[in-house]
Amino acid sequence: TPERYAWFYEGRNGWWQYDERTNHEIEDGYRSKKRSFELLIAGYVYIIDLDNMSQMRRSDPSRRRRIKRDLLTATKKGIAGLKIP
Ligand code: V3L
Repeated sequence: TPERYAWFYEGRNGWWQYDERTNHEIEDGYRSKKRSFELLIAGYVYIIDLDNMSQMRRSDPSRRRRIKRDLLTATKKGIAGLKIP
């Protein structure tokens, strides 16, 4: 069955969908009820905190963004920084 939900991180004025690999890693963590875990995103280690629904760079926690799990069809800016034309 096709996935109906996806993971998003916050941008300046909207939400970006995570790339497919990262989306699967977060969904796996979510389904196994992990509270937080680390992921490599574009060369940096980020902490995904599902208790607080945020991501932050491990080496600089001030780089914090909200995240959400929403319908795949939710309004988004694009995927992982790639704008939807
Ligand atoms: N996936 C891909 N790139 C990311 C992610 C992620 N989960 N998290 C951060 N970056 P920070 P607007 C974003 C990128 O949080 O115009 C968007 O993807 C992040 O990219 O300080 O503000 C856009 O490409 C940023 O370039 O660690 O909505 C860009 O911002 C960089 O890592 C602009 O989006 C530092 O983010």
